[in-house]
Amino acid sequence: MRHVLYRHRYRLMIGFPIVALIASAIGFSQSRDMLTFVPAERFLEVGATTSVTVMVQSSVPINVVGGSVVMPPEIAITSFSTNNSIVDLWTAEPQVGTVSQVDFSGGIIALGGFTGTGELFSFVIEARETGTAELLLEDPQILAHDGAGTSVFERSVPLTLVIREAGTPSPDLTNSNSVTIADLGILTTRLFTPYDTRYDLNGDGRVSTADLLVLMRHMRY
Ligand SMILES: [Ca+2]
Repeated sequence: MRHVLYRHRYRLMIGFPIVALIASAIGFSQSRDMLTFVPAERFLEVGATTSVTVMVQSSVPINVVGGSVVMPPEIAITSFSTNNSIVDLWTAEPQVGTVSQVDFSGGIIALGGFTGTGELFSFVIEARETGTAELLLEDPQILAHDGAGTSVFERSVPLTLVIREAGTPSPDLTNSNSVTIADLGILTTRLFTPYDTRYDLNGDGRVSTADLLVLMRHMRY
């Protein structure tokens, strides 16, 4: 009995570092050298405004970033900010006036470049039409601070904003920026409690299974 336990312990000791190594390798490959959009809100009503921040994430020192944000017709940009940017020197600074595409490119002149997660720029958008508005990054660039300008870009993640009619409540009941089973659970309990406009997603004056269907249609975003 005793030697069986020892053997088991031995296996655990060998096994753990391998599992940890695999876990960190997976985590690493999912999170390196990318450009992402971070929205303040993803579920908007027509006429509402929200801010979107474009972020870079790098696992090695970088000194050049660039790309084009392709804007869908359902939204309009009202302002830009580069106040919190890690970029020191813009060769193409994002500006209002570019309607459907925003080009940006810039450099980081800090000694040693930039490693980690940082803000490139942010912009305020106004929701103009109902629908799903997808923001894409084209020609994304992340160059290493290695003297050779090696491209280290791996991926970008598009952003889908979901725009609903003005005056209707958001299906994102938990304000988590996604509609999940948690929101469905909250709405289900509201079928049996006194009427509250907050949960009347289709605005028909009652909270019913029709509202559950509206919420479920948003779960894929
Ligand atoms: Ca309803």
